[in-house]
Amino acid sequence: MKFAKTLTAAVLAAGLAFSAQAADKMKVAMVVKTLGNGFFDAAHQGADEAAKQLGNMEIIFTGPAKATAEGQIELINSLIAQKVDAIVISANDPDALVPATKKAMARGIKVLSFDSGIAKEGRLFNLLPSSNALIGEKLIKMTVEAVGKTGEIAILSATAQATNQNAWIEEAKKVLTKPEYAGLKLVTVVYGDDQTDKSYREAQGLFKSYPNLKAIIAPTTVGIAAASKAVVDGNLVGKVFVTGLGLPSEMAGHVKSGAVKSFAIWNPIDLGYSITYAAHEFVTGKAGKTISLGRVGTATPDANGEAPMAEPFTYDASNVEKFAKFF
Ligand code: RAM
Repeated sequence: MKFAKTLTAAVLAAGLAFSAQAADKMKVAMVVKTLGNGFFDAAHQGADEAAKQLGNMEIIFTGPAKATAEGQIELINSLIAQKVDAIVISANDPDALVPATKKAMARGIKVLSFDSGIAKEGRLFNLLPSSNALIGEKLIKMTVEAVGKTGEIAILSATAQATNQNAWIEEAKKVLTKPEYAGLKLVTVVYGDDQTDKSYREAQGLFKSYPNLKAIIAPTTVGIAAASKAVVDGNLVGKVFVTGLGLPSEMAGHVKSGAVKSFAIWNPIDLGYSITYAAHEFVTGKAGKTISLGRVGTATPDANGEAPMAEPFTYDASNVEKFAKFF
């Protein structure tokens, strides 16, 4: 009997120790625009890397099936109920998420955005992948490299409310107003909602509506891959060029086929790592005027509470294969 009692006490004590340890683990939720997107899978990989380095951290990786604000709001509410320590989010809408993330912050949850930001009042910090202006310039520069300075061009974006794509498109449009680009005519902006099939159909719609189209700029990894496939399937290689932001692993074949001359992106693994590291800095009270991003460096938020991570990197036939094994 005495043995049994001691054993029970020991088991109980072990159980308590275990749950105390589990409770101590910092829970960081990464809410992405949508599941099944290779870009966010790479960001997840970076989050896991940061968690491993920092120790005692659990990553909850989640996102809606479709890139909607409603889907993300539902997830945020459930994460509030789970009492996570931090939420890092790539927002499907800058404003629609604010009431939900404000509620989270009122409960002590540190909310940060990355990739696609939440409006200032709805988060503590927004990590931009790069400067919006640099990305806008890059998109036009790559277009000119592919088709020259004259002709019809179109943009195939992600969702109509996406903070990041809208900011980049705005910057690209600013660049197009320069006299040297007067010959480039932006005929339309269409939205594939970061769904492969919808993006593919939108690209086909562009070929039909604009028979003289020379280039599609897709500032989304889902859109650029789908548009490139539509160009290949439609036997339009050499007639319509695709450029934008893509993953080397998904784009190597399209560079080879000739549908794409060059595209750009930053390192999505580093982005996921950096925002997870930043979340840790906020939860532990270490974030100040500068925020450590671990092995990636530091971020110094501007008046809007935002900071860029890195410059976009350009890929073409000379280097795409080399990077395809990473992301
Ligand atoms: C898609 C998403 C993401 C964006 C990349 C470039 O994967 O829309 O938000 O940053 O493209």
